[in-house]
Amino acid sequence: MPDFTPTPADKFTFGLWTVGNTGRDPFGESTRNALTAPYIVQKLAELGAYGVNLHDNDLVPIDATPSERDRIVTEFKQALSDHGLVVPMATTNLFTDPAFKDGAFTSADARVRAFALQKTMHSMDLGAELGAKTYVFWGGREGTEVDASGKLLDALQWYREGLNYLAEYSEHQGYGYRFALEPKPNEPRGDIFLPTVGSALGFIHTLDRPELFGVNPEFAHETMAGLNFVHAVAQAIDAGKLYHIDLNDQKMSRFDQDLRFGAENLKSAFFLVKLLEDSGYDGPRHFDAHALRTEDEAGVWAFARGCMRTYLMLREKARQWSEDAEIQAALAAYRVEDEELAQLTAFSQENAQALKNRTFDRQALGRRGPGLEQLDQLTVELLLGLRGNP
Ligand code: GLT
Ligand code: MN
Ligand code: MN
Repeated sequence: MPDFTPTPADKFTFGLWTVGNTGRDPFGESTRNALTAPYIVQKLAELGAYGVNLHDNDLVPIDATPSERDRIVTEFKQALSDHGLVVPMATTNLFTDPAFKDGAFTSADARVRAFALQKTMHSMDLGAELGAKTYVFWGGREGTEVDASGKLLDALQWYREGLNYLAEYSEHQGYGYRFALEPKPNEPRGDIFLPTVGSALGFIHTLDRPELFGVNPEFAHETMAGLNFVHAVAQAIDAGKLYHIDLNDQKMSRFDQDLRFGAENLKSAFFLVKLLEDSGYDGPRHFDAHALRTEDEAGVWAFARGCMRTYLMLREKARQWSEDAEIQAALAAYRVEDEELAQLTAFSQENAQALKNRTFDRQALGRRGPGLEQLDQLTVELLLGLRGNP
């Protein structure tokens, strides 16, 4: 039986805000005490994580003085080096403070937009100081409840100008960040701009420096919208734009639950892990989730351990899947190749004419059974431990 204990080589990361989540929700107060950042670093290192990510204000309170900031950052860096953890990704909190209640980069108030740029530049400085190379933009407050504001086209232009500005800043400072836009359909706004992975991919190509921007898809966010997360990630990989990923779980069409990875949709989690591993994605596997509100601190570490362990178990299942002779035979039978047609479907005027004249046995094509029921059942049996090594 393989050992599913994570090591830093697995590149598992957590946000300070994830294991640090105290269980507050819109209807109830915290159920757990806050944990300090150095303590989180120590515990994550003990569990075998690779790194820890943060918003500026997860570490430094928004109203800290410069000397308080320096003391906090020094202590945090000490903890990182004591425990061998890295900070691969940083981001800005542009959603908690009431100044951002109607948007940050997309606020109709030019002063708020400028303040959002200022806060993000300071946060990018902090991330760079900690060694982060990926910078995430989750536009939690970038959206609307009512469209009476009439700002939709302006908001997209303001968003674009803000991102262009910050990309210039990063290049000018020599930070070398790669930026990852994180889509979400709603919550906390009624409608959030750039609601899906596809929307973000489209928007990136309207930016001045599209090569600096990719996406940070989150399992829960596509699932909230009723979309297939694995398909969204495949499209991001296909576009060369999977710059980061937020792993968690979610029941469809509900509030953002941020459940433990694999807690709800095990089969999708399997196909996701398989896709990531097969694609050669070598970035961090970031868990953007938190322990259930019911849990105490022991539950938090059980949650963190569980996220990583499930990923590793699914990775092992993916390996078994690609070595299972019956599954591979079913897969091979599913695909039909045809050399003559491969030539005819390479475009030339002659080939096009030949293809137009070609006869197809339409009825036979329609009669063919591709064997997907059997292939899927074999997958289920493998996941349930009934094939190969359990
Ligand atoms: C917030 C959100 C997440 C984002 C984080 C980055 S903050 O917890 O729900 O999905 O990834 O800003
Ligand atoms: Mn989420
Ligand atoms: Mn997220």
